[in-house]
Amino acid sequence: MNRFRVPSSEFRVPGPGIERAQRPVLLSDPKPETRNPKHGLNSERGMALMVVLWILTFLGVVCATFMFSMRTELAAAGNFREEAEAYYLAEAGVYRAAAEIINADRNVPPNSSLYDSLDEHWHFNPAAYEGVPLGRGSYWVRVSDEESKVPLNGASDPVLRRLLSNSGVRDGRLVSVIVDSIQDWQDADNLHRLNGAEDGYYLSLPVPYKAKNGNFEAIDELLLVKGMTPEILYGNASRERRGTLEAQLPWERDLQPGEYLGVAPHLSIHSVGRVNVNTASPEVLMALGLTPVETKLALDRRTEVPFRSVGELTGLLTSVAGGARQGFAVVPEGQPGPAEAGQILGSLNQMGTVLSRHFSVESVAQVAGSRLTARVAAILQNVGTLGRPQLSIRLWTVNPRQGA
Ligand SMILES: [Ca+2]
Repeated sequence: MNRFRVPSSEFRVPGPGIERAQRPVLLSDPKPETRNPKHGLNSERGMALMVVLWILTFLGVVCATFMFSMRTELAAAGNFREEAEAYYLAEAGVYRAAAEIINADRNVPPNSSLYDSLDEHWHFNPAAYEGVPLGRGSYWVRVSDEESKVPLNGASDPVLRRLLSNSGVRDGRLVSVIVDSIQDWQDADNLHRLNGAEDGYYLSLPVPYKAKNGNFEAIDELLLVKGMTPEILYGNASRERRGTLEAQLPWERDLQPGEYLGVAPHLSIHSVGRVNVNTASPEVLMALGLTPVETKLALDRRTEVPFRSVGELTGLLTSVAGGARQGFAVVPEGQPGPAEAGQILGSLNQMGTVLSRHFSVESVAQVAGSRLTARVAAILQNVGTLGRPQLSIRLWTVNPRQGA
């Protein structure tokens, strides 16, 4: 048995040493470790470089954040400065208007009757009001008198009815509801008129409130009154359409059903309760009861020579009473139309005036090169005696709602 024994060394399966020698060297194989005396030093330098890079990155981020924050701060400070400048420019515009209002009354020739009209410098004054340069910017001012509007507190039913129906409220019942409710809102009692509303109605609303039983303090307050809607109060015509309609006289407009021009621009809560027939809009003259023919007559006459007294207007109306009294059919059937001549003349004598005591001033200003604008709206009251004007500020609003 031992003879045929093959020496184990001859038939030995190749061991790992041989396999290693025959296998091709792969790129992925780890490099044989070499002993470099400088190896330890390089590793330390690499670490230091990494630390420095991280510190630099951190510092870069801190600097960028700081720069961004500074830029924001600078922009905010610049905006604040421009806003302040624009505000004081707008304020200057209001005081310029105040000076014009005072000068208009102060420079009246002696022994002449006093009146306020639209051709006077307090109202029409492009040199003083349109893009007036001052400091680093300029301002624009618009002045209107509150006596050119219907006094909301104390307005009679017919005046309110005519104003509403001419502004596009065609439904006679809705006109009655709004007018009765306006009067109920103001009167002290809690007894509602035929179409009006008092606490009983307002407390039944989803968001209940009580009738005011006092004077209106803002035109917006009308939105709380039964029947009134934002469309009827402010109008719902588009800007272009509004421009077209406002360029026409009230009786020339073809208001579509459901189209309103808004009554808010023709109502005031600051006036003395009288209407200046020299400055009243055609809408307001018609609300006072003038027919379209009479309104046109009054507008033409005051463009040539302003009325020096209400008597001049009533005299003019009396001279054309008769045929002109019939006017045009501007209000649909069943709507409040012109009243009798005697009633209108009586109402004009009671409500009319040729003087304005309250002025609403709106001033907009902008610093040159800035996109910021500042707006100031003010109500100025002339508390002086005739010929000796003295203004006091009744209301001062900074950046009021547009169109308010
Ligand atoms: Ca009441």
